[in-house]
Amino acid sequence: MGEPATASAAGRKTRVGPYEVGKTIGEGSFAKVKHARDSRTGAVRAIKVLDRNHVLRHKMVEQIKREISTMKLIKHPNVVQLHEVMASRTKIYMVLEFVDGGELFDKIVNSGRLGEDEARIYFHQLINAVDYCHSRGVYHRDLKPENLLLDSHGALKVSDFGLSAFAPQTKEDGLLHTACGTPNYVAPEVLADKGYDGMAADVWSCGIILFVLMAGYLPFDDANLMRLYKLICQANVSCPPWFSSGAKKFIKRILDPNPDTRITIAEILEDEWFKKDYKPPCFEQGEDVSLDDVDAAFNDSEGMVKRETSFTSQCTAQEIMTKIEDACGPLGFNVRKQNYKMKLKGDKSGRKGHLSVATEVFEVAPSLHMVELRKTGGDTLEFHNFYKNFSSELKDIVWKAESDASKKQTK
Ligand code: 3AM
Repeated sequence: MGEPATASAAGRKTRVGPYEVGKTIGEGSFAKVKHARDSRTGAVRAIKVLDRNHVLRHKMVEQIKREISTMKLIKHPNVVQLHEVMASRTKIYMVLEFVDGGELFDKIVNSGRLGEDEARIYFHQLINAVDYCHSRGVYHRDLKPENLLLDSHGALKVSDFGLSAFAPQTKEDGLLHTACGTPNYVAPEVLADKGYDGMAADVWSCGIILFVLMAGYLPFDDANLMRLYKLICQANVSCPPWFSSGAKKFIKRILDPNPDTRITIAEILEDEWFKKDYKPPCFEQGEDVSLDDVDAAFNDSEGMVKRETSFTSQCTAQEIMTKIEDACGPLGFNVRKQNYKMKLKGDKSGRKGHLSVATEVFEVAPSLHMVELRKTGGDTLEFHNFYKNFSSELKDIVWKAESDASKKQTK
């Protein structure tokens, strides 16, 4: 793969492939968004810049790649269009439709809450976008105000569909900390982190958005994260007196803490409050779209000689760590442990000094852990030989090794 980004000389604009990249429009939770112009057509675009190593190393590449591929096929009037994906050695660039009407919520900040008829028009567009992406197997999982943009005609455009896996979500004190700091828009079952259905979780977030549009404030809010979690999980919604009875009933059906009984999109489309002035979306299906760019961006350019690898295991994190420690002694490696990270260092010096390896155990799902191993010093070939011996020591806890997946990616 080439290096499409060229650094600018003084006064000249940076180029990424055929795009002239201009000023930074904003900084989202996991990426910078920059203004760009396609030098072939003059079209104005927005470019989202992501750290490629972070993406390839930390998240489920296959899932992200699949969702991004699907997003390229999606052309919907209420979804920010993804035109092209490019990559350099260190960055992934997502070339997006430029949406120039600002964020929907700025309207509320500037002129206060919306009337029901106006809120309903935006909600129709939001549900159309979400329903369409769900029908293609893409879930948002992180719907919140900053993902709702307006174009110059006032139409709603949802951004970041299929990108939720990029958003850093860390756990401290057993609590999920979402990228925006507070999880006001996140469904209770997502907070409980017990595995959830992306469709029902997106419907919940749409309900919070509708509430905020019409109320001008959040249904569940507390500066203390623990108390906020409780409020969300209890889902005791109290609607302001100016909501009509139809709106109140509708909101309560959406903000049902039980995802199994929560209203579905099919049922939303049949709701009396929702149906007022509803026009089903009309748009063209996309023509032939090439996915070669997505393939190229997500494949590992280091080819056969990789400095990092991973496997998944169904054992507990503690069992995995103990197993790693036990395996290291006979292989001549010292171990230093800190939380779920370990540093392994070879006793003997190799071709490029001592081989050192960093490992980290991540919880992918409650009964599934991913273990990453990264060479931090020494020779890459020695790392491969180490890993061969190491993985045969660990074979009874390895569920799936990365090589199975990477063969598929680089075929
Ligand atoms: O930093 P602010 O909140 O002003 O609206 C988005 C946000 O702006 C904007 O980039 C910032 C970080 O997400 N943004 C995101 N996607 C965009 C797009 N496709 C966009 N602006 C225009 N077109």
